[in-house]
Amino acid sequence: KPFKRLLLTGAAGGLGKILRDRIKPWADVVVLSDIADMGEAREGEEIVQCDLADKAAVMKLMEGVEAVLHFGGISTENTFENIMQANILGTANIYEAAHKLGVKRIVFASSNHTVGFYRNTDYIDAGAVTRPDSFYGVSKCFGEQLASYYWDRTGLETVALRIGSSFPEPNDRRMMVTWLSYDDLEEALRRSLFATRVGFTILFGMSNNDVAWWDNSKAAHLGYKPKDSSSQFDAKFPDSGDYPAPNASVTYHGGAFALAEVRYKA
Ligand code: NAI
Ligand code: 15L
Repeated sequence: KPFKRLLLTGAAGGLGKILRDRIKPWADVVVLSDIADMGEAREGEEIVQCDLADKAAVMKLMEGVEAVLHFGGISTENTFENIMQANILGTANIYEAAHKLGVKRIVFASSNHTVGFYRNTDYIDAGAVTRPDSFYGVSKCFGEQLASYYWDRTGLETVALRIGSSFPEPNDRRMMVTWLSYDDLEEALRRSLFATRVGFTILFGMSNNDVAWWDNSKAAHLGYKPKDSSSQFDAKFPDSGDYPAPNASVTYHGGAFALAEVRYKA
């Protein structure tokens, strides 16, 4: 197998549960980590329950690991204090440990919420300036910048996968654009881990949907070619004949995250 030890953080989460079996062919031992319970270790797995904000625990977690799929953290909007611990400090701990221990490559689960305030009439690529729509989105921008810094400073490589909406099916009209099937997620990770050279690359995580807001041409060296399309779910969202109201969540790439009523109230 390509890796001796491959680490997945966020293993108890929605995507972590999906990836747990899918990444097994890539490593002799898959190290699964989360702050939450992950059940029993199965064959070829090791389970380490810890808080990413705990620097010493993260250093121990990463011993002997060759590559990391960093999916752990808070995955929607929250207080800045909570986001700061899990996503900002947590990601900083992962990168510093990776550098110290000689980890070669990290795939960072970034998000479309780094660019959530672009509008549905904007078609952007990885060169577009970020426009985060939440503290959550800001924390993902931080993770990307940190990854860029470690690449330039130390040669630690990252693919920042700006995931759109990775769920079994699109749940609303916006997700017809942002949907990333689980098979295409797996393919994006495979390409990100095994491309010869990635440096610091931003890849938008979307399937081959009919409508797109994001252009992946700056990540062409990864060779990611999504196979699924949200068009198979067209019947779920029939045209009503009405234009959506200007404030509808389809207005922004980040959907409801960009709407005032979703803004976190302390
Ligand atoms: P999730 O919320 O189901 O999973 C995240 C996991 O991280 C949880 O199991 C949680 O216990 C763990 N976690 C939170 N704080 C932690 C801490 N301090 N230390 C250790 N573990 C901690 O989210 P999901 O949907 O599985 O997403 C996984 C990753 O992908 C997240 O980083 C999320 O931001 C990102 N992402 C997901 C998208 C999607 O469509 N599902 C879209 C864009 C990004
Ligand atoms: C994300 O970043 C979230 O983690 C996920 O729960 C969804 O809200 C997704 O983006 C989305 O924008 O659909």
